Amino acid sequence: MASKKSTTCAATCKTVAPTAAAKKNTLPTQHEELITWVKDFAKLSQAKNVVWCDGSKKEYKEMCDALVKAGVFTPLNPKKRPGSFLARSHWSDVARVEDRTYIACKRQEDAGPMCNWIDPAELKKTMTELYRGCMKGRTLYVIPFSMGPIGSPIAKIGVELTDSPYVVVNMHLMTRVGTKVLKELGKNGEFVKCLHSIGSPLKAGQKDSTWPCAPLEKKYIAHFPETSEIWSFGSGYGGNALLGKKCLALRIASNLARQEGWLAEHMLILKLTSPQKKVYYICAAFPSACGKTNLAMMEPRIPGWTVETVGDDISWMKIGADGRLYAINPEAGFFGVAPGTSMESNPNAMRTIAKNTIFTNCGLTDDGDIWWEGMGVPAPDHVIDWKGVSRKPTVNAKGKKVFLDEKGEEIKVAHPNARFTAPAAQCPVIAAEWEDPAGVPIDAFLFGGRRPTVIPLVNQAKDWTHAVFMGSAAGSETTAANLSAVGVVRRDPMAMLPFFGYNAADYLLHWLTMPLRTSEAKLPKVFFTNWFRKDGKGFMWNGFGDNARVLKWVCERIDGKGKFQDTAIGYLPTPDALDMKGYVDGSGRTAGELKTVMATLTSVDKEGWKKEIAAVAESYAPFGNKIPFVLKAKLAEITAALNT
Ligand code: SAT
Ligand code: MN
Repeated sequence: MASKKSTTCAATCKTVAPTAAAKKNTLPTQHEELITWVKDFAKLSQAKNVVWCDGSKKEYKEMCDALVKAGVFTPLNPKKRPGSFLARSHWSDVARVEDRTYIACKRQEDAGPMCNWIDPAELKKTMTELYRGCMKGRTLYVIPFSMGPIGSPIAKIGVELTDSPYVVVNMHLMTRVGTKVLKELGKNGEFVKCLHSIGSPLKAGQKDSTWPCAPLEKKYIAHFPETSEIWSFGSGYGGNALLGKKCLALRIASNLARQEGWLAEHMLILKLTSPQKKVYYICAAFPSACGKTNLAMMEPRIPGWTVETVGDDISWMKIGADGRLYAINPEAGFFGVAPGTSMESNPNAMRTIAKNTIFTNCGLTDDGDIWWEGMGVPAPDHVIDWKGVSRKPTVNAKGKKVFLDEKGEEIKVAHPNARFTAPAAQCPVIAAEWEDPAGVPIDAFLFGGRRPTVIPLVNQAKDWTHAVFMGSAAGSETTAANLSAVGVVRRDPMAMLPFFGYNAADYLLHWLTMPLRTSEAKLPKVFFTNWFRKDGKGFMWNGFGDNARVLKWVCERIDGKGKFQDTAIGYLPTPDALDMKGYVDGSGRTAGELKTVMATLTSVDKEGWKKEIAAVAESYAPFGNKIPFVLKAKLAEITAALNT
């Protein structure tokens, strides 16, 4: 926004029609700080023009149409997938880039060993040079957005400046966007400044690619917690670019939460109703791509119980007047992993994405629909894969249709981190209160991870310190949601490893202070779950809708009931404590085998746990004395109990 003239996009904007405000040649806000910040960045980035997003349906439609025209979006068959589009990213820009993600605070010690750190002044210098001229030939979009229902005492406002129309339409679905947010912001309201550029300026006459981005070494996903700023450069994908999600709602918000005495967590929020119509609200923290979306909208396989969704990824919680923790879902949509999502694994997600959905890096079928591995429908006889290559399947030795590349190696039609972006309101089991500005009172926290051995199916913490210990000890096999090696166990405390906005040891200390802010009795009961234990036959627990059996036991424990054993590692269910009526083992185990499996899933593997405890102690080591003493004491206490 170098001049007033350049804010009117009509003359110059080729891709997107001007907003109402731009047409009138007026700005939709009188917030001086915001106006100056936009103006300064427009000057630095040398954007061709500036568009203030109004968040309207018209704007969304016009931008989708423009993306179709530009070849970025392929419209899907309106009869099969109305209002939906497929985008293909550049092959190199397919997931969050954790190695290029930084917490830039003044003292390295405040970022801690789990965050990449660069001095903020140095990083700003480097990135300012990257931003200089980075939007040449492109439009700068100003996206005012609210994380959480507008006006909720738990919500926060951000403004993202971006040169990616793909980001704009995704932000429309994932957050509350536009003029109504500016109204809430008023003339002096606080907002989180979020800068984003794909880092690919266009020279005069240069033909644009469908997914411009910068090479890995120029990508930066930077957070400045001391000034609550986010600077992102070089990537257009997911959490790297949709800055309300992991950057604001977790990394920046976790910092604000510590200062202000609340919690910003990587947790789904679900509402569980018993046959007696008693309602329980449960938050669950699992690492990315560990089935949070599946659990959040699960169809329970025990009669009379229902699950409704409040959120599938992030929970912001404040202590209410009654001393309980109240949670809101700061997001407005789902950005879910597509492969593996099927009518079997998550029917409600499949129903949610039946229309008005943006798919990224999925396969495209001849009838204009999408396809991915694990969709539960046979592989099509012809498909365009996520890289845009036409493929026909061959039948392998096991009689399965597979897709091979030019070298004869098996390939995936959809990228393993292919995603769907869909409005949460479309979820058939969205809870009526999902947008309640007051939030919902939380009864239980679940921690968890993908652990093929040792960790039992469910384990209740004996007290709050034990609960924080459990969260600190979480670990999981890695998945395609990040760029690390897939299939190794990495420690992921509270499922926050990629999302800590400050030293994880200070974060654990913050958790430990929660009983000082209310009474421990009012805090949620805490459990550790593991749906992923394996034996020679495969998974030992069906998961999915059968997880309701575990949730039922959790509810019993909340109510002070439920059969349990007091063990060295926590309260475990007795082998017969879970309601197993109608359970059919997915790997075809006999009733006798199932009994043995349940005994294993509800017992303490002492030798395995000794190794587990040693691994947890090792994970504390890089923090030195910063690890709260009570957690080390808990570690020693469990070790002693395992040895008796
Ligand atoms: O790419 S995102 O960070 O938005 C999703 C995820 O990794 O969980
Ligand atoms: Mn997540």
